[in-house]
Amino acid sequence: MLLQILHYPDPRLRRKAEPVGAVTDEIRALVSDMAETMYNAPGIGLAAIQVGVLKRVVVLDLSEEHNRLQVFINPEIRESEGEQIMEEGCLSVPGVFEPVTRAGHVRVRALDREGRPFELEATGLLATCIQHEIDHLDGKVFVDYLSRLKQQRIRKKLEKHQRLAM
Ligand code: GNR
Ligand code: NI
Repeated sequence: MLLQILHYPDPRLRRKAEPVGAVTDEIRALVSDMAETMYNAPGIGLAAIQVGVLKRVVVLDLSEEHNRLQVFINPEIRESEGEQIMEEGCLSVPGVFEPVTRAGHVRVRALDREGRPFELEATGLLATCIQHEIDHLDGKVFVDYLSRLKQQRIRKKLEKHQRLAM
């Protein structure tokens, strides 16, 4: 089932998502709907809060073929190192792409679809995406790292689009 993606500056993107207690069939159904919504957009990542669900659930797929789904439930950054600058976009901030500085190397711990814990080391785009998604779970959006002037321009542009879409 396709889910509706909230757009900045929707205040619902500012809430903090709650940890998942147990990885149930209900959570697996959410993961499946989130993956479908991400592929349809198309995007390379999606956090549950972007579809209005306040749970710490993230899906990612950096493959061209859309056949490498990665699921992170209750993800936590255990270690981060170095710096990298990457051009970021966000399905909740359509049409905006700006460089953001983040850690270049992270070690992440999370639960998979079966509720089993795993750890992963990431660099490059995967490291950026994981940090971008965990930010969403904490009510943060990548535009928070941009200048106030850029934030204001982006907010005005997207508010105008939303008025025209009504
Ligand atoms: O589709 C997405 N592309 C992207 C590109 C660079 C850095 C981060 C991302 S994540 C984004 C999907 C999204 O909004 N996830 O929250
Ligand atoms: Ni995003």
